[in-house]
Amino acid sequence: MFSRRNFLAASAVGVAGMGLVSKASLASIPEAATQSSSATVFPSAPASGRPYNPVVTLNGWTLPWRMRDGWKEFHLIAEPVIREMAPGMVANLWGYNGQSPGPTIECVEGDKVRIFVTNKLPEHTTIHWHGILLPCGMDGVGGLTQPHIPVGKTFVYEFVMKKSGTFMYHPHADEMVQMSMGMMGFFVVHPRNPALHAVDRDFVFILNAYDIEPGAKTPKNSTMLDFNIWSWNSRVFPGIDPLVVRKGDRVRIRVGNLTMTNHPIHLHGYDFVVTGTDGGWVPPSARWPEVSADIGVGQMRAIEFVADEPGDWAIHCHKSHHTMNPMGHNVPTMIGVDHRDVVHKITRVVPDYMVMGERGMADMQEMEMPIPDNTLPMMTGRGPFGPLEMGGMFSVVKVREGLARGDYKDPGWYQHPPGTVAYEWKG
Ligand SMILES: [Cu+2]
Repeated sequence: MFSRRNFLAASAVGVAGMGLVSKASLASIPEAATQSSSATVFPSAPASGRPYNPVVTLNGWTLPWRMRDGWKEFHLIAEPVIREMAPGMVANLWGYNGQSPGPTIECVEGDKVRIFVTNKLPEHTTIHWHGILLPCGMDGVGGLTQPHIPVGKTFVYEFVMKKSGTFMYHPHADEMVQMSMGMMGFFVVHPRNPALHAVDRDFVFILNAYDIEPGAKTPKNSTMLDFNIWSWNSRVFPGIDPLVVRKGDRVRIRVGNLTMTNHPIHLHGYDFVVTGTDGGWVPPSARWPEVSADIGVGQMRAIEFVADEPGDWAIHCHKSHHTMNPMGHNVPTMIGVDHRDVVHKITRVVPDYMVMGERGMADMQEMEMPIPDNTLPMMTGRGPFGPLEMGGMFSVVKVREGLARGDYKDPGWYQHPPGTVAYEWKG
């Protein structure tokens, strides 16, 4: 016997069933891989889909995917994370899948990509796919091209990769807060033909910046320009892994800038050419040699060179205050000020007073001045010849003979051939 009650129950089942059928591909969200370590995860060949030469994300990793009905499916989780910026300092950041920056997304020109984004932040978010050509409604600008992703909800982005290149992802929602907290990642689209633009080693890192008071762990979100931590992939020297290269390799380094100022990235020992921007590949006829590439705000530059000269070659931002860790910005210049005579008078009122800076600041690394917990020394790092007096945006390209293909393990310091190191003149 038919009753209104039965009819309602039947139609409810029917509606739910239809919903499941039409959204079959969404019925199961791919597992979200997570990473707790800030070590570089060395690349491995793609497990499925078209072949490509994977990139090395400095102190980072690549997000796994699954293939489903011809779509490459990824799952990003926006969430608070704890990031070790260098041994001795951790920061409370926001990121994706356990780390800031988020994992690198790698795919191939022509791929159909579906990205699930789950919001586990305390506020709404979106993701903008910087530089990628896609339908407007997938562009991720909260309020303009989509509603914001509420706390606890999952949104889906779907697009086809129209061209290869180097792109980035970041929120377009409460941007000043969310980017100052570390929400960003790389998006590398490999050419469909792996022989095109082929290199032997391909590194990626994002320039980012934080304002974290010495002793604190959480960045200030209202800082506009005066950041005090200048990092690569949310790591600072000596916490940034070296870029390990086999002699003779063709090397690409892709650098994106999501800070609020430009960074002239300078490589020692080589000249290079800029082969790509976030707009695409630079035609060979339009390339010119450089030793520094100035990377503007919101830009990416891919540089390439052939590593024919072994050694430990510095790579760093050429703004010297960007190769330092947190410090007071109001340190007066004391060079040439001989204040030894007055020290005994000053120490009567300031017992801890130290004479410093009158011969430069190099002494400070050796003085072991007391600093707050969870704070890095301003100039730090030790090399085979002594203190390096560096911090922030600094690392070393280690070019060595005889490495195996795909071997990225730190080979230690360069052993200079006899007679090739600067020496003291003894008359
Ligand atoms: Cu810089």
